[in-house]
Amino acid sequence: MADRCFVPAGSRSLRPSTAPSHTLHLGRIEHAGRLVDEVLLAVMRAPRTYTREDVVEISCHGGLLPAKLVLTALLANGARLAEPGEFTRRAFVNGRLDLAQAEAVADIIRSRTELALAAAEEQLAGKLSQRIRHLREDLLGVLAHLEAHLDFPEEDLAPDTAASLVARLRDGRTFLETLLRTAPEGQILRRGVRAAIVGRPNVGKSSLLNQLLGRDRAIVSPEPGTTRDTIEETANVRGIPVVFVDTAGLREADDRVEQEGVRRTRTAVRQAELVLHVLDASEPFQPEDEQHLATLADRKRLVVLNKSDRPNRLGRVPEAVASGLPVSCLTGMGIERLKDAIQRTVWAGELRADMVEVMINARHQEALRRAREALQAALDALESGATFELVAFDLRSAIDAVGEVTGQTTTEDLLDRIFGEFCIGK
Ligand SMILES: Nc1nc2c(ncn2[C@@H]2O[C@H](COP(=O)(O)OP(=O)(O)O)[C@@H](O)[C@H]2O)c(=O)[nH]1
Ligand SMILES: [Mg+2]
Repeated sequence: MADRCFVPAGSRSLRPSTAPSHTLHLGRIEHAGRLVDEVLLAVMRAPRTYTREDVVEISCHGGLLPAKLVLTALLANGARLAEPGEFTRRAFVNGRLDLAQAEAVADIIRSRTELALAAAEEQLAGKLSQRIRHLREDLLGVLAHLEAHLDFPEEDLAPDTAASLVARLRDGRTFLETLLRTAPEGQILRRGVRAAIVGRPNVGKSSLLNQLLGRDRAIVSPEPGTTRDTIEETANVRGIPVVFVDTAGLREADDRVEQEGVRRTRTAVRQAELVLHVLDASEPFQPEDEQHLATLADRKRLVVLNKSDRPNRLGRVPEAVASGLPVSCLTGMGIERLKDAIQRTVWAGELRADMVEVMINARHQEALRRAREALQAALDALESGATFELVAFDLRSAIDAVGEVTGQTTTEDLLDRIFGEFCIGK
């Protein structure tokens, strides 16, 4: 296909199909006798390629149209478009990446902060895979012991051997629990957290969104009720992707559009993991504020005292407000401290540094939970003197579940689901 579209520059007419591996060639793509674009064409032969298959990569000029026309030329010469994640799936099927590493490729592409990217790069480098493999091999070792014994049931297991098997299974369980504890933070890094900005009209919610984003995204106006729809934008807060949702404000509205805005505010609050409740500290504390405070009492919440550049006129306030964070969206005062508070609130922070390398995703969590249950069942069976057949059965389920993380045990359905979420061409 490349031979049919690619015309090398210069007199030396080297065809891609005869080019040596890992070489780069200047030339042009032609289609129906016409020049499409000047390109660089890379020839990489199996097995040292992304998919472990022969690969030709064409670099054309940036911009949508050159890429589209080069693609058209290739399609006309017998190529077809790749499915979402097809290249990475081939890399997995051909054994260049395991499943956790393949998922890391998607995480890298989607990452929104440097910390999220760093975690994904560690996963691609195989940090999680290594530990999962060790765990699986340990459990396989215990299983081999038990199975060897199944063949000689007349011999009793030496007491110290039995004790060492129990100890190894317990170590496995402890390690599973350590991995499972990384799941909430793993989720936060991958998906981000949603933080709703709420409060009475005109207290400075839209101003706060703009401050947190570092640019003017929402319209700020002295007129109450300006923000009628919810606006959401992602900001990087100390490495955590936070989706801030600026809301229309909570109040009894007369006008239909504003009523709809208030309804959307309620939905945004329900969906948020964190609520920033903004108060205007230059005004007396109002019954409406008190009511909002009560409504949001059971939520993960930060009280933000805005307009602190002006004299404080809040008056007598409940403890939750007195301990609120003073900020000024006019001068930027207090915004960095607010970011620290957001980080502390959403991030448990108990994570050991080396665990940042192995932050599991929702699929891993589900598989490892099953593994933990099966392992616990195996331990219970072993300690209560059940037959080795029973122990081995539970242990095998645990090993299979652990193997799902790296794809040592897998199904076509699962692969379709994982790679279906990739973008095309990856
Ligand atoms: N002095 C002062 N004015 C502010 C501050 N934050 C917002 N404002 C003003 O308060 C008004 C309402 O702000 P806006 O962000 O639209 O409030 P929203 O209705 O809660 O979204 C605007 O005139 C802002 O300029 C602040 O920290 N200090
Ligand atoms: Mg607003």
